[in-house]
Amino acid sequence: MRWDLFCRVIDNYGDIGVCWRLAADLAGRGQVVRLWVDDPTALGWMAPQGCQGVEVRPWREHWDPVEPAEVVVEAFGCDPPDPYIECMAKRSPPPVWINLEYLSAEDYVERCHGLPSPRWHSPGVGLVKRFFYPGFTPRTGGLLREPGLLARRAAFDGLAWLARQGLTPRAHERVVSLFCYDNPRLSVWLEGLAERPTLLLVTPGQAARQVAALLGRRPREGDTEGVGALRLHWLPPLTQTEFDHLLWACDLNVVRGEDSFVRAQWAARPFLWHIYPQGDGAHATKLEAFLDRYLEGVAPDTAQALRALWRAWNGLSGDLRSLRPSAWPEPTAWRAHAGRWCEALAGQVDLCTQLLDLAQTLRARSG
Ligand code: TRH
Repeated sequence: MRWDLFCRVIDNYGDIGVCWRLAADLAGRGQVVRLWVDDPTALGWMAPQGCQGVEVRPWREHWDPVEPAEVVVEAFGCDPPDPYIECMAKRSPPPVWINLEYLSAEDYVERCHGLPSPRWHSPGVGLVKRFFYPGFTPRTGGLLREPGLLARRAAFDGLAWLARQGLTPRAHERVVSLFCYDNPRLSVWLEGLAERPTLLLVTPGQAARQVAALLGRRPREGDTEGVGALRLHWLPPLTQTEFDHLLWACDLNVVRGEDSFVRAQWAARPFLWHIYPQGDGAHATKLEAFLDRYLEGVAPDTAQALRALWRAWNGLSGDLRSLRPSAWPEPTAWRAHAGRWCEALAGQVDLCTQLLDLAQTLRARSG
């Protein structure tokens, strides 16, 4: 089928990151995808090679009419342009219209996933938009997991990848990646990290700027420099594929937002999540909801240490001691849990498969 995927870049990279991954996954399954995006800049470094079957189209304020596709996906409720919706309403049968929502571990997701939302106002009165909620349970839309991902990860050689970046971890040096928003807790966390030999791979942008400011350095992408027991490697922007390889090569990954948060789970390595901060504090509920699922059945001391670390990192507790490695979960137990969690998640039907099934079912019903 032909798909029109609409993506509005709010800020950061997650909107385009998720949409690109979905578009590439659909195209990998023989679908024909037009990705309409208002600001495709990030694709220049995230996916410079493009993808067979995905056509990136600029979504400009002035909309030149096009024939709508059979399936229309609006990412994160970005609403396609009115003239496009008017064209949708004229088609018979009308396209399948899906709203791909943000990822959350909260309970409401299971109740809302798949619900229809009839359109009462113009344009498009009578069209039905369907909510599609990603999630962590079988009664949600699942998570993006392209075919072959876990096999590729199993065959991956992290040391060889690090060597290709010019890096050879020293004896007992832990390898940590850092991708975060501005975070006042970073200094305490870094101090703790520097207690023991650590190779810290710093992503460009907010993470690099903060680490450089705290350590009085200037980030030079591709360079490595020593600051006491800490070795800093300033990363260049990586493609999404290389970003996965970074996560697979590290002992601990600090990730943020939505897409890297999911990719850290597929990496089956210990990770620390910097959730996208929301003014009304809604991110706290989202964080706790994920921790409740993530820590189910985990040994109490590991669970308590991980929850304390994640809360302090996200500014949801003043217990800064929990940011120091001495208070972190015991590494072997933490890594074992990361592996078990990834295995359990891999047992679920992936998001793209579910989205395809839903689109085909709805199309058959309306055809
Ligand atoms: O950049 P983010 O903070 O995006 C956020 C979230 O998506 C959040 O849910 C949304 O509300 C907000 O945007 C508007 O974090 P996220 O989701 O991890 O997206 C980052 C993307 O960038 C992800 O696809 C990984 C990719 N990436 C690379 O490909 N190479 C890199 O070097 C880095 C650092 C990231």
